[in-house]
Amino acid sequence: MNVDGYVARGMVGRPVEDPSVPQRVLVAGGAGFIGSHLAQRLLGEGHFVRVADVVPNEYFAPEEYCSEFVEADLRKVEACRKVCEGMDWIFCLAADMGGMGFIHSNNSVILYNSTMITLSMIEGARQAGAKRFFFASSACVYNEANQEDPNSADLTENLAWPAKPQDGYGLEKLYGEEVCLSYGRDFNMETRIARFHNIYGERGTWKGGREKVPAAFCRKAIASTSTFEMWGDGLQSRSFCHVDDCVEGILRLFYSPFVLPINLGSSEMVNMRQLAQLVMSFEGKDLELDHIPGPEGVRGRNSDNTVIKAVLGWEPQISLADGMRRAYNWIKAQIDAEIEASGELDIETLYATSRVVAQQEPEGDEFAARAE
Ligand code: NAD
Ligand code: GKE
Repeated sequence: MNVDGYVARGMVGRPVEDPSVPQRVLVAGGAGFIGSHLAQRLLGEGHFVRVADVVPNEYFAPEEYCSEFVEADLRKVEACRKVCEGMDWIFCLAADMGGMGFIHSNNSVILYNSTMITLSMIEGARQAGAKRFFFASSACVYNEANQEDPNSADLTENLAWPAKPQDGYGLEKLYGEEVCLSYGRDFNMETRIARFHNIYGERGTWKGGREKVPAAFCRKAIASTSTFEMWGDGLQSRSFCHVDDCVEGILRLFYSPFVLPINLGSSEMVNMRQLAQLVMSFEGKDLELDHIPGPEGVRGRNSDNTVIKAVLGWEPQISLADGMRRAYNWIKAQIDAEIEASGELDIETLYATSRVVAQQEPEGDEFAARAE
């Protein structure tokens, strides 16, 4: 990849001159995992933060992480325009989202819901006169042909095109990127796009089937006593980025002049056997691995951070061992609270295995009515 060329082509936007000047900010999908961390950080920095989501945050009362919570179905452009009104900065984190146990079995529902959200949000933001718009893209945009070798899996930004993205989820994100690039070129609204690489941490989804492997492995390490179950042979590789680094990266990119898609992930790649060993080590476990069939996704994936380092002079800083320990402790506290609340809980039966979410349909009018 011609890194210098990509960097030069991307450095054409207007930076935020002084990020400390308070703004009116919308975090769409802000009751979710990454959105709630981002909203809390922006609130702490003195901004007015409106969160719009179809459900409230599971772990916080609104006043703990935002100035205002608006329940809205963001698949509808009118709802999006309404929540964007009066807002200077828009961060779009809303999507129908999950790990391999969700995205592989729910292509249609993701394609419908997330495409509607992405289009409605950017058009609603434009109609409302927002100044800047952030789009949360994904490493799933990358061409699957470049992710077949678990030992050589560094993805540079140019490898998304020609396209063969992973599942409907990746295709929607690639489309969303193109929509943002077009809106940024055609209208007076600055757009920024980050490709997240498997973000994990406290307050993320950790059960139910939508959780990604970092949370699933923490939960299994806590709950398993005889063997440790994993989908596939465990030689598939990934890198994982702690949510605090993700939030830091979003903001640095948002303030910068860089308009092209950029990797936001760690370059510390491990395979799933190594991840399982790390997580088990936190409480001195060394269970035998039980490899079972399951949705595996790509064989190898790592974030190449040459561009982000050149553009922002920064890349994610939190080591996998430190970040995973924090996530592990948080999940353990959730399980302990459940045990205490129920009096008695068979956590091995409940939590030592992962489920695949059955195929769903897009929610219809009832969903919209609930959010009106
Ligand atoms: P999340 O599921 O915790 O958050 C998404 C939020 O969007 C949820 O709170 C959900 O209720 C909301 N939402 C869904 N449909 C909605 C609708 N119709 N109207 C309003 N709100 C709706 O997921 P997350 O991990 O915080 O991800 C945030 C963003 O980052 C998503 O766009 C996701 O695709 C992207 N992303 C995340 C990762 C990751 O590893 N977590 C990786 C790549 C990309
Ligand atoms: N979720 C999960 N749960 N994955 C498991 C489990 C388990 O119990 N056991 C093994 N795995 C394996 C999966 O089979 C896959 O090979 C790997 O761990 C990572 O799974 P993942 O965390 O669910 O998701 P991926 O990294 O494959 O893909 C995710 O990529 C992100 C971007 O980097 C996507 O699902 C999106 O969440 C996201 O865009």
